[in-house]
Amino acid sequence: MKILVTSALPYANGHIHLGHIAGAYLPADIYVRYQRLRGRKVLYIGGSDEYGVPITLTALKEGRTPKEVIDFYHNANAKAFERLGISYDIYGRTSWDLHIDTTQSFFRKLYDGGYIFAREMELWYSIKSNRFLPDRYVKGQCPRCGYEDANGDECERCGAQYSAKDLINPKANIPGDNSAPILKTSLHWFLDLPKFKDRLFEWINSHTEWRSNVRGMALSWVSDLRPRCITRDTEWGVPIPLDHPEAKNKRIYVWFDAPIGYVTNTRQWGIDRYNDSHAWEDWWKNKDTKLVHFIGKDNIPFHAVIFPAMLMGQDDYILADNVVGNEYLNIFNRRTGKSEKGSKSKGNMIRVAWALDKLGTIPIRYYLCAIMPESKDSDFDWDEFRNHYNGELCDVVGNFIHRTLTMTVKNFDGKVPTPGELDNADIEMLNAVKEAEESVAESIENFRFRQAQERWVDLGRKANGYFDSKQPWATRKTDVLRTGTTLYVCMQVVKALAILMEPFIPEGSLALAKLINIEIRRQGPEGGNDIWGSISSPLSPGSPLSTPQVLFPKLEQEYIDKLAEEHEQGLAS
Ligand code: B3M
Ligand code: ZN
Repeated sequence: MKILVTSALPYANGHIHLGHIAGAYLPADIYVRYQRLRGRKVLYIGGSDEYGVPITLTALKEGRTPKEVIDFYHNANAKAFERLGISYDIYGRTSWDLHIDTTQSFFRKLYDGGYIFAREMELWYSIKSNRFLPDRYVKGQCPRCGYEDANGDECERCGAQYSAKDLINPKANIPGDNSAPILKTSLHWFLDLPKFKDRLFEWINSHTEWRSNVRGMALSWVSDLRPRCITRDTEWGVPIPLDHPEAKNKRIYVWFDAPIGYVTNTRQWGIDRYNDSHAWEDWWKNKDTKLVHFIGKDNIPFHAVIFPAMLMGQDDYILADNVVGNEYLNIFNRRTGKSEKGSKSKGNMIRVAWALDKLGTIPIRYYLCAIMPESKDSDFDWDEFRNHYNGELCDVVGNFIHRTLTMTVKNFDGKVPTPGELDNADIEMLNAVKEAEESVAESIENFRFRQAQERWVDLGRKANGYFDSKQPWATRKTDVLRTGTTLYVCMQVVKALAILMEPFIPEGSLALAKLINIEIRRQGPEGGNDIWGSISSPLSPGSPLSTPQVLFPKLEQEYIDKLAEEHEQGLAS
């Protein structure tokens, strides 16, 4: 079996934020790191989404070319992901030439199969700017709820989706042009989604294990399927591979090419790694591959309905085994005491690079996993941040590791002691290690990352209880053998934690592995050993230990207050 994992490709028109991380990146990274530890063949694909109106509008607003915009944000985001330890096998770009080839071949295959047709439509056109106004280039009043500042294709307030033609009092939304547009006809190409309706229903219905938010949204979309326009009046995008005069000044719609980016990036990965331009097929066209998409909830229809239809139209591609869609991470505003949506204009989102500068990777990854919006929206809250990180990772896990290592190194010559006979409490503690190995794995395989993290923290909690009840600081004066046995058992928990925490806080795992002199090797997409399966195999008596260091220093209240204040002033976005 192979596992092909994707995370949504963020638009290269802005910096990635912690909300994105909690939605589509951290869960995928935990999943992938876990699968690598199992020695399974897993490939993790990511990259930038570089076409479409989001890019050209940003370029207009910032007075730069689209190419300057995507180069800047692609590099910034690739770096932020790397610093946070998001362990892509490749972080690609949809502006690559190779992507034109992949996208056009998808388009042609669908076209030849009779799944794409052309139709004239009436679209808003600005006489002032002498251009059509696709998507967000036009704003107006929502035809359903009357909201004044509604987008061309959907209303942010009531969620209505409509055709731009129905917008009331439309206005161009271009810097320097808010003129009232006129309606003009233009020829466009449509993906004939209703032709896939039966197959989509059957496929989604067969996946009863999907999260209910994803399944529910996918089924409701399929029950109301309409042809979707997949071309735009723009110059920024993949050219339409048709010899038609009307196709020349138009491009393929960004939501058509973006998910194909997963395929392009896999192609490029195969070329980079093996110099093999066919290596990708063994992932995308292999019935033995499990494809898993990680996304935020706004991307569900594209990954659970439209892209699968596009894949069905290619004959030989596999379909997703799961689409893991998270809800939103909102921001808790300390001043108002209310939770609010993260928004660019409010400036209340937290840039990954800013957070890394202030906090480092471990607290960020730990906290975001603790509050991951898996089944409902959750809040980023600075006080909770401190409570989770200090109260759990520092006080429970870090404290247990530190007291065990300090006492062992000091009393047993820097080595894992030789145990005497094990009593019931010892055996129970060792059994808990084995249980954690299995239960954390089960949670991850079921995409329940919060629960998975809670489970290894619980192991630390149990181990602290064991340590307290065995009182090695007291027995060391009276019964060295007993003390050695206790610390031997504790060291097995420490070793287990080093592996258990790797998917969640890899930097912490690495530091701990160094202290106890074990190596947790990162294994490639070709697979390898079941390192996870060795969590409960013992660290031998006599193994050398290094001088203990505090792995998880506490965050002071004043420091958190300072960060919260900077955040409130908009300095974090
Ligand atoms: N760029 C939207 C987003 O960033 C879009 C995702 C593409 S995934 C193929 O949320
Ligand atoms: Zn509305």
